[in-house]
Amino acid sequence: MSADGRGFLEDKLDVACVGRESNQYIVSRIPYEQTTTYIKGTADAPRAIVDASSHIELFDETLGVNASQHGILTVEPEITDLDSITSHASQLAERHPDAVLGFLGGEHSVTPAILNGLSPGEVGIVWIDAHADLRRRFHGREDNHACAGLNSLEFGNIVQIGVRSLAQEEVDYLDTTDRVKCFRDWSDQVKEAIRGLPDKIYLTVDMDGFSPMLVRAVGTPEPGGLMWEEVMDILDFVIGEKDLFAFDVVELCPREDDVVSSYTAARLVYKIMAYHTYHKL
Ligand SMILES: [Mn+2]
Repeated sequence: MSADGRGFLEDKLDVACVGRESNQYIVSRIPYEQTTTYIKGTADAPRAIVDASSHIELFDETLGVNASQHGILTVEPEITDLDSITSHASQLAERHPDAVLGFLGGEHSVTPAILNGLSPGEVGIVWIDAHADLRRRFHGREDNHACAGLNSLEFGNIVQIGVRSLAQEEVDYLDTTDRVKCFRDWSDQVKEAIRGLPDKIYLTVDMDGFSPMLVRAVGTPEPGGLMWEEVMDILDFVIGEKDLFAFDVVELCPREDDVVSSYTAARLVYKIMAYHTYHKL
């Protein structure tokens, strides 16, 4: 339960589904923002996503499942720096080895910090984003959100989808490595790349991976991008073929005049749970 008394989907849930002894899904609010460079405000995303979640239908209309029946617990750890994120993730992984762990950022630098805490062993990372985040340093920092991909590589190989803005340094780096496969569009070629990852999968979704036609409230919007149905197809494929153990949704920059972006992020989070319920439970 969060400090302001709100949990993901909480307004809608049966009391029996909140904070059950064994929750299948645990959602952590990670409002970390230190290095964003353009539009600020992603620290407010966990609250906006949780607020929007109370308007989501519990039953999934395409899959015919109700993921909330398996228990959703929302937690709000005290986050001061990246180390506090790592130790929170590490405690969660120890206490709830069978739960799917979801993390609501916050900027993209939370991803390597979370992976560091989960210490998942051999893992593959599926990365939805407009940017590759493969810079070695950005604005003087190696923990900048623009470096999150490079910093996540120490935990596993990465397949990226939706990337449509690259620095020369990132293109040069991609030419030298086979550990990151970077794609603009969702295609059979991407499926092959994902099949080549280990079975255990961490999914990270930077909300700017979506087309700005769907999601405009992000820190660094970029024309082009993935449509909702494509992302649903990615979830179906990844969760159906692989073993998703944790995920994050990051870089939403909520605005009061744009509930669509916040609601889309909330719907995405619940869809990840719905695909997991459908394929695995
Ligand atoms: Mn990113």
